[in-house]
Amino acid sequence: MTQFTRAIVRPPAANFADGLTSVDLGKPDFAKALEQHARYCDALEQCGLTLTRLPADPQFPDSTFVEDTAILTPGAAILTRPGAASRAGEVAGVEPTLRQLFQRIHAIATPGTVDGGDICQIKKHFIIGVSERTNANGARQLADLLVQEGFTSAVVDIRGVSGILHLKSGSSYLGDNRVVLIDALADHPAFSGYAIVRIAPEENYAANFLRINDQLIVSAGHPKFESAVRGFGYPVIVLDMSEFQKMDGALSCLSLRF
Ligand code: CIR
Repeated sequence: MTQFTRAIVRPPAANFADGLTSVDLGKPDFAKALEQHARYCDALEQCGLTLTRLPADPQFPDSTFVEDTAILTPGAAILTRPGAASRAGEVAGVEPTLRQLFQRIHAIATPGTVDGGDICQIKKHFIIGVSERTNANGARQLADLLVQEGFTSAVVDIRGVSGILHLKSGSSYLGDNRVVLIDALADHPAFSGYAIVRIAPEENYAANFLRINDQLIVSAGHPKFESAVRGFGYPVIVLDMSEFQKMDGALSCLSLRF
């Protein structure tokens, strides 16, 4: 399992509610979102990570979802080209920090688009989701860059899967060869070599969680999933993510881990 020592985070800006969303869960409460973000940062620190805290950026209401701006490997950062026009400028805001922290910087070039949320790492292998945000050209560029960095990859087309924005809205690597998947992805051949842990449909949002070294961070309100992973013996931190869920965001979206 990849050992992480650091993460980059950015709190939501006051206009967070103006960001993109496809769900109808109401308007997020800004004070509550800030509080949930602070608890999220506490949890990452509790897992042993040193945080680089970027300032809130009201130029981009979705900029708290830093995961979408880069793919990180131990030696290199790959800058993405987010698929939503309103988010394209977010990468420039993260790039100087990544240049300080990484020896090698690569970038997805036009006409490719990639959102970090579409990239699910499983050991030395990456599953790349082609979605409304990540296009086939971006997926190909990313696969080539990952080969240069010593990683393999496979593509999963999620454009026909309803209810998920990104691949990682419906899949995450748990560790120990176990992959957690929503039903719609459970039979995809890209995941055939792993032990599949299926999410109960009413708990689909829980498919996005974080494995940070020996700990799991899961979203509150998903008792079946929580008890399944506790049953596997993982220590679990539970976080309320309600305000981020209203903006189509989940646990992994709020940080870049490396
Ligand atoms: C968006 O639609 O782009 C944001 N409101 C949510 C992005 C979530 N990011 C992620 O899953 N990595």
